[in-house]
Amino acid sequence: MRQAAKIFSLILGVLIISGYAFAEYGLNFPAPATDIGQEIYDVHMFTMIVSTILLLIIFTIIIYSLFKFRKSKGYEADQNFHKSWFGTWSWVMVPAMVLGVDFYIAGEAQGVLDKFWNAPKQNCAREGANKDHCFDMNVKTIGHQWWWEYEFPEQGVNFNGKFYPIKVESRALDKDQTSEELYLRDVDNQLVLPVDTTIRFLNTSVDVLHAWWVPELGFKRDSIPGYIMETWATIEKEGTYRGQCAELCGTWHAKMPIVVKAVSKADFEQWIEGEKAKLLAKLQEANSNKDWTKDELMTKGEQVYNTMCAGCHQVSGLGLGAAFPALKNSPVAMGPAAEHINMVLNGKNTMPAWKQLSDIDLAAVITYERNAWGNSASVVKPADIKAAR
Ligand code: HEC
Ligand SMILES: [Cu+2]
Repeated sequence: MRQAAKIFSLILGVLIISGYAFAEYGLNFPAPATDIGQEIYDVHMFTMIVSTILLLIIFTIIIYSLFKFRKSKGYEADQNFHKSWFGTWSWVMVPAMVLGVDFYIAGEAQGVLDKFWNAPKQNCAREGANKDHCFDMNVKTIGHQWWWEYEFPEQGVNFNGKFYPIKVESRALDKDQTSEELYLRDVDNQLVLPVDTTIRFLNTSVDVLHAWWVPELGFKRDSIPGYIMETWATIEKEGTYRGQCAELCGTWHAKMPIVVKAVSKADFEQWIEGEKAKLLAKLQEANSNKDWTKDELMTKGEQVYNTMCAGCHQVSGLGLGAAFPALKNSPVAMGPAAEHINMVLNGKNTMPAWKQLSDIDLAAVITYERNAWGNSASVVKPADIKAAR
């Protein structure tokens, strides 16, 4: 009896703890926002219903038998059951029926998988495209340790004869930048997407395996460096959908949340126009021969530092443990500009290379590191970066 009480309280304890852990998630998957998501949800519900019915039938028989044929009533095991017609054939019929149900579920699931794997290859805008199975736009999702980059290859601006696509860098917000319940689920820049538009996602990574996963969209597929994995979706409902990286990708895997904001086509156009204007202003600024003052570089540099570098080197410039060195009083940050520039441009060991940043951003962040937190060293100008590239 004491044993039973112990087991009972253990089960109760586990239930209570898991109740807390899952309190905010509700009982089922979130309501899907795409038709493939809906089909996956339907297969899931069908499977759950079948297994619940089987569970009820089996438990009813077991409990009934335990009670009805109990020893205290004097029941003895039936020694002739296997000689009857049912006794001979039931062990073939019952598994065959169960297998039939299994195959049916597998067939349903395979149908959804086929539909999902068969990503549209043709642009709907192209003449002769198969109108039943084409995409309206592409979105590239690029995994980085540890943030997401999005690119809209068809939307962008022409500048000096070159096409620059819209890019969005999306990083997790820290504890004090968001609410308690959205901690690790919120980002600085959301991915804005239009509804009722067939979107082909081109998923890739620049370092290790990641996986761009938003449950409401219904799919999950690894992002593999050097490969492009296609997924696709037509979002049917406006709303904010949250997901996360779903492939273990290192120390800060948990800091790769995804936020998709699905808006109407008109709102999306408006958002894209805003992004184009911002991009154009940035390109123009980078191309002007403006002479940046130290104050201007410091202000811009603080911004760049806090988004790009503080994750490892910390806002305080004090670094983190043995892995990420302090920049306050660092011999590199306080030393000759050329070595400092080389370190940031080309990286070293786990320190990433930052070539992709503009001359202005690099000059600003380096000047900032040389003169923040009580450091004091020479100012670095965009022209110095250009010369060092
Ligand atoms: C992913 C983590 C990470 C990020 C993000 C990062 N760094 Fe580093 N950084 C490192 C590591 C690790 C080192 C040490 C490299 C070594 O010496 O092996 C380092 C070294 C440095 C040093 C030399 C410090 C010294 O005293 O040796 C400078 C300067 C520096 N980083 C600047 C930057 C700048 C500027 C940025 C943002 C644009 C940045 N880092 C972003 C990890 C990072
Ligand atoms: Cu990841």
